[in-house]
Amino acid sequence: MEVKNKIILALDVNTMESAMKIAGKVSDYINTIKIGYPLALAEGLESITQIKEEFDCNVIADFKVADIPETNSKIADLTFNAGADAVIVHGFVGNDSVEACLESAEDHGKDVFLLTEMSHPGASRFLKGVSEDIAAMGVEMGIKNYVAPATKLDRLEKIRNIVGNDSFIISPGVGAQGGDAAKTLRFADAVIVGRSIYLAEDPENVVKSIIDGIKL
Ligand code: FNU
Repeated sequence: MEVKNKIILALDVNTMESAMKIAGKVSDYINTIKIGYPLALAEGLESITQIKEEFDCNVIADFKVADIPETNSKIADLTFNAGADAVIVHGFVGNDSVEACLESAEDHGKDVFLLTEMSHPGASRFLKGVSEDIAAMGVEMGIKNYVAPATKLDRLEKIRNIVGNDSFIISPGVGAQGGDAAKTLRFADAVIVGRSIYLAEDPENVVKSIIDGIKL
């Protein structure tokens, strides 16, 4: 996926009106938007379709799909049919569940991002212990797109080493969760930024300063 300025906007707002407003303010600098449960549950899968139509951008659906293979297939099909270019899938559920999403992605000509380890402190208790194995499973399955945390650079580096330089890693946790964009991009290909952009008085200015910080 070609991510302009290496920044993915996490659009975790509750109304289409505010989603459109914020995306509009930064659309000169950002071509990839991540839509997760907040907007999709509030406004429906239609939110994916509308954002894509309005901004002609990449849309990553952050549904952290984590069910049995048959249900994962249905979730992935619905997500891709709504227009998403990629869906984020949990790896801890195992290869058959992930494979179901990969098959759906292939049928639709879309992508899967495999979530390895998460950025919040609580993820250390369970996910940290298995995340390297999840990344290794992804490599065995031929997956090229991964999610790994900006808040734990040592973990991000480990996951990069496992998935290799030809894989594409997107990394959440920059800004509000404490991660730094430039440091994260030493190991990741793009950063995911939500609150520091959509809660800012001047989202465009925040995006510009992240871009400047990355260039330093
Ligand atoms: P912000 N997100 C995350 N950590 O934060 N998908 C993960 O490990 C992960 C995610 C998402 O903190 C989170 O749901 F796998 O406001 C939110 O949409 O910048 C975004 O990344 C971070 O938002």
